[in-house]
Amino acid sequence: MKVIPYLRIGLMACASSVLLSCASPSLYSVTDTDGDGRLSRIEVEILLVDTIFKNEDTNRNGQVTADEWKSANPDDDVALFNARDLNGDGVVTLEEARSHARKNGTFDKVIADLDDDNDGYISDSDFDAFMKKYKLN
Ligand SMILES: [Ca+2]
Ligand SMILES: [Ca+2]
Ligand SMILES: [Ca+2]
Repeated sequence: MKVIPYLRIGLMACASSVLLSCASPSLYSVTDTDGDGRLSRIEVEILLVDTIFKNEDTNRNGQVTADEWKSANPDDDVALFNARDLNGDGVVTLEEARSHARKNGTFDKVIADLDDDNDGYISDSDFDAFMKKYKLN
């Protein structure tokens, strides 16, 4: 079973002009469960959403409050937080963050950019092409 370093995905997210703010990525690893050395676009989307969510959820209780969100995104309009709070209860859960990103295609451009050979999966060679393109290696 192959493990793809989460850090590389964080680096790529930072390099993309689509993502304006860049949380310093922790060195998590993700497991490529079927061992073919690639991640589907949906898996990558979930990783990006989760990384950003974990960065915003400073007290690690699985919910991002308006205050937590504001300290992570001081320059952004609170309307962006409210748009993520799909059930309007004042906090954003991971599920809400994922649904919002999916619905709005937040990471579509990043992921399309990552998928260098355009086969719907992010493989090691896609990673390498991306790193070269943005001179990250
Ligand atoms: Ca929290
Ligand atoms: Ca909510
Ligand atoms: Ca690919």
